[in-house]
Amino acid sequence: METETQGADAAAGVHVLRDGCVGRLKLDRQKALNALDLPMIRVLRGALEDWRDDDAITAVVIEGEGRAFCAGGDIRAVRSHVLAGDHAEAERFFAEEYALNAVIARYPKPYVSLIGGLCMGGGLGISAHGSDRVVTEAAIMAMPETAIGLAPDIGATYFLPRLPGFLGTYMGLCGYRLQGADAVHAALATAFVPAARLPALSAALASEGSAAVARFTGPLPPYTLVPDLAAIDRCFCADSMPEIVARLEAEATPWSEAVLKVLRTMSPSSLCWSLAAIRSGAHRTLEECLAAELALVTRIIRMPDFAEGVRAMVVDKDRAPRWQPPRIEDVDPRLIADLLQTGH
Ligand code: QUE
Repeated sequence: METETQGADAAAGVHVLRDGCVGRLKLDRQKALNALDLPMIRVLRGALEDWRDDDAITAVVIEGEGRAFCAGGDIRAVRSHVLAGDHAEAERFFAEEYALNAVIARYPKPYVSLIGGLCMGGGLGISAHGSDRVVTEAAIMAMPETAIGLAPDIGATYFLPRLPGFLGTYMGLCGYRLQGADAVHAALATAFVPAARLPALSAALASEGSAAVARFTGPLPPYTLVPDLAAIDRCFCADSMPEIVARLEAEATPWSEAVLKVLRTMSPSSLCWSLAAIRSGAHRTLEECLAAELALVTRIIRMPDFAEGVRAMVVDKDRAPRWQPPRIEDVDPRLIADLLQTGH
């Protein structure tokens, strides 16, 4: 039987329940596609701390109510703080979000994410670091931060460079949306369960714990990215944005033309600092990555492209951001190097 442990938590956009041998976390802020705000982050952290040493809880299950798992962080609120000049509040959001990501990564019990829909940015932060990432054919995983002038964060500078080849660089720069089965092939997800069986798996977890996952997996559909993987590696192994663009232009295929078109819509500055951040993460621990991401994001929110990107993509939704500078070639490499400096 499910029991909601604290009535106030539903108001915070997360249901916290004890259900059989599992602790269940249900994201429920559906009008915002379950995007994480600070109250939700605090409730999730509190529940994980409570269950860590609770012998009756053998695993944690997290899922999203409605069609989305979690569309990201509440970047709209962060922009409001920035526009109001309250950078400290904006930084508090990211600091607490990343602290939660680290708690999940080091959690001593199985942490099972059931992903049957959109999972972007902050949604990956609360799933990708856990032990079990179950996806359906309706799941979409993406890191689209270059579209809003931000950078891959939530520990993505740790996991993106560890995906096969340069797929992580491709995802982090282009915001490529990985479909459920492809996410398993790329090892971002750990199990494929057909959407029709997800509710039954969710119920079975309460009695069987995380061992239930194996009983519900379906045949893994083929990896749709196979035809593009060689070109992804050829183009996205380069260490500067102008070089990546030059390699895509040299490919001159329908795929490379489409990728160039996408890259031209992204913040040029964000592409440059995001590439540098992903490269740096390859040599760091997760905790070092999260600290470097927080230092970078603290600087990025003061740059014009962040407020403008969130305005264009999330607030006004005109999808017509005016980036500064507007072209990749005009981004000053010294400015990027300064932004990536880890302070003393
Ligand atoms: C790129 C992004 C995000 C985005 C759109 C992009 C992102 C994010 C959201 C989002 C979605 C729904 C909400 C909300 C935020 O949209 O990171 O508050 O209700 O969180 O093109 O990186």
